[in-house]
Amino acid sequence: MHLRLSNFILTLFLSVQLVSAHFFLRYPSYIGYDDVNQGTGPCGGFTSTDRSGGVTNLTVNGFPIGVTSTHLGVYYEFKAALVSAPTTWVSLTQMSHLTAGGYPYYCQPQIPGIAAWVGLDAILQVIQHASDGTLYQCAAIKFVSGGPWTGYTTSQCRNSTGTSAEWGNWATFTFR
Ligand SMILES: *[C@@H]1O[C@H](CO)[C@@H](O)[C@H](O)[C@H]1NC(C)=O
Ligand SMILES: *[C@@H]1O[C@H](CO)[C@@H](O)[C@H](O)[C@H]1NC(C)=O
Ligand SMILES: [Cu+2]
Repeated sequence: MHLRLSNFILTLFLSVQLVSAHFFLRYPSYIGYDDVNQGTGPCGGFTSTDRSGGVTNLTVNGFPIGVTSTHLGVYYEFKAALVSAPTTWVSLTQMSHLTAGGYPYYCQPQIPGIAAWVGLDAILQVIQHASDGTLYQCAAIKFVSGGPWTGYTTSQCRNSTGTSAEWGNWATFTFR
C-alpha cells in the first residue's frame, strides 16, 4: 500500500513536470527558460539581445539545433536576427513538422547559417507550434566560418527512437 501510494505520487509528480515543461533548447544553449512565459515572443519572456549567459559560435555551413520537448506532432520554425536589428527574424529553413516521435528528443544536425552575418552578434530563435500554443526559445549566437560541424555529443543533439519529420510551410497546424 505504501509503495503503491508513493508510485502514485511519483507518477502524478512526473505528469505535472511534463505538462508544464513545454520545450527547451539543448543546443545551442538558451538565453533563458521560463515555463510560465514561454508563450511570449520573441524569446519566451527573455530579452532577445541578452548576451550575459555566453555566446555560442555556430559554423555557417551547418550546425545542430537540438531540443527536448514534451509535445507530440509539433511544428518548429528556426530563425535568426542580428542584435543590431533584433525584430527582423529571418527563416533559416522551412518549417519542420514532427510526423512521429520527436519526444522527448529532436535534433536537426545541419541547419544552414547566414553567410553575410559571419562575425556579427546574432540571435537564434526556435518557435514550437504545439497544441498548447506558440512557444519560444532563443540563444545568443554568432555565425563563424566553416562547417558543417559534426562534433556534437548526444546530449547536445539526438533524436528519440522513431522520430520522423517533414519540411514545409504550413499556415495552420494539426497536432496529434
Ligand atoms: C567565437 O568566434 C570568435 C570569432 O568571431 C572568436 O573570437 C571566439 O574566440 C570564438 N569563441 C569560442 C568560444 O570559440
Ligand atoms: C532526426 O530526425 C529527423 C527526421 O527524420 C532527421 O531529419 C534528422 O537528421 C535526425 N537527427 C539526427 C541527429 O539524426
Ligand atoms: Cu506545453
